[in-house]
Amino acid sequence: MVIRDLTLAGLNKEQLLNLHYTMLLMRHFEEKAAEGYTLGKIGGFLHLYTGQEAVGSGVNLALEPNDVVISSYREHGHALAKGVDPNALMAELYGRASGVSKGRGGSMHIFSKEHKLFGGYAIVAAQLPIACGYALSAKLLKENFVTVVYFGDGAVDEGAFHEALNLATVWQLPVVFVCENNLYSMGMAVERAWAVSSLEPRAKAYAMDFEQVNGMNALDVFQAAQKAVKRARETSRPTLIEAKTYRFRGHSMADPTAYRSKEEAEQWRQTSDPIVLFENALREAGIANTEDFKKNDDRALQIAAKAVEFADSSPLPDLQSLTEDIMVDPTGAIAWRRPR
Ligand SMILES: Cc1ncc(C[n+]2csc(CCOP(=O)(O)OP(=O)(O)O)c2C)c(N)n1
Ligand SMILES: [Mg+2]
Repeated sequence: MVIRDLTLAGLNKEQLLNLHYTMLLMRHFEEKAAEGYTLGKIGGFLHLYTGQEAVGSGVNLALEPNDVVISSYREHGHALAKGVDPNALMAELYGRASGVSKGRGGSMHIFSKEHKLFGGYAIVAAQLPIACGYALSAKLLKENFVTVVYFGDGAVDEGAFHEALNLATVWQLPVVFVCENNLYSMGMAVERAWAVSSLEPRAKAYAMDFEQVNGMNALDVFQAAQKAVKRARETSRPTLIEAKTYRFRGHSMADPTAYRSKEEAEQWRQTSDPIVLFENALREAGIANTEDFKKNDDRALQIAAKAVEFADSSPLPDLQSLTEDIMVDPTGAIAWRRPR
């Protein structure tokens, strides 16, 4: 009997099924978060990652635990891929004391020092120059970590994007810029906002390596990220990746999506769901079957449901803690008084 170890993109069955699970965890987590928002359990804004799962999970598979990830307000998926505990993540969305940021950050400001997931930024493009700072620190301190920064197509139109790309090349920084081009910046279609249809000319303008990938194909994303991460780690050079994707839901839960047709969104869901595409690829390659997929689906759903239970049964932050963690006070010069 010939025993073959089937692989795809150099990944074995276990790794491929882990990738599948990560995407499903993102999907179920976000759907549970949507429910929590609708029930009024989650306040503020809530931007879901549904539809874009192949990007965060594919990129993350190319990373080492010590690598830095920094992102926008659409960062729950990136946090889950980086290993942040779904319970603590959901509790943060619920504003509970057991949240990753003790309930003070909420959906847009997820942060975990332990996992080197350094935000969650609500200001469009703010995370790009900060990523350059992390990458510069790696270079100066001779630490071998790579910094990955995720941002949307809308961030490209901010000055900070251009400043960051320029500095990354001038200083030869080990950073990977991942633009998740989901075709919209709130209600602004990218074709109405960009003078060009690809990010390649922008990369060229800053003498940077560039790759455009199908952001609905987790393996294409993984392979592009693998090359970029290797380039950063071994030669300290930056890369710009443009992942073409689509968000299945509105910009945030408060968005009625009047700027695009229902048919358009339905078409993407029907033909380009990254999880379905990945399952088809694994099935066609004879690597995994419906039973394997169901096991992952059940497990991801259970973890997401447990996260809701955990969040919902966790206490709100204590009023007495209101003035804690507001400022770093290394000298002890600032005397904070607790509210009476
Ligand atoms: C500097 C700044 N300008 C405007 C906003 C308001 N705003 C919030 S999200 C957003 C759209 C950004 O779209 P994109 O970068 O494509 O990311 P996506 O939401 O599609 O993931 C805008 C304009 C903001 N938060 N910060
Ligand atoms: Mg966008």
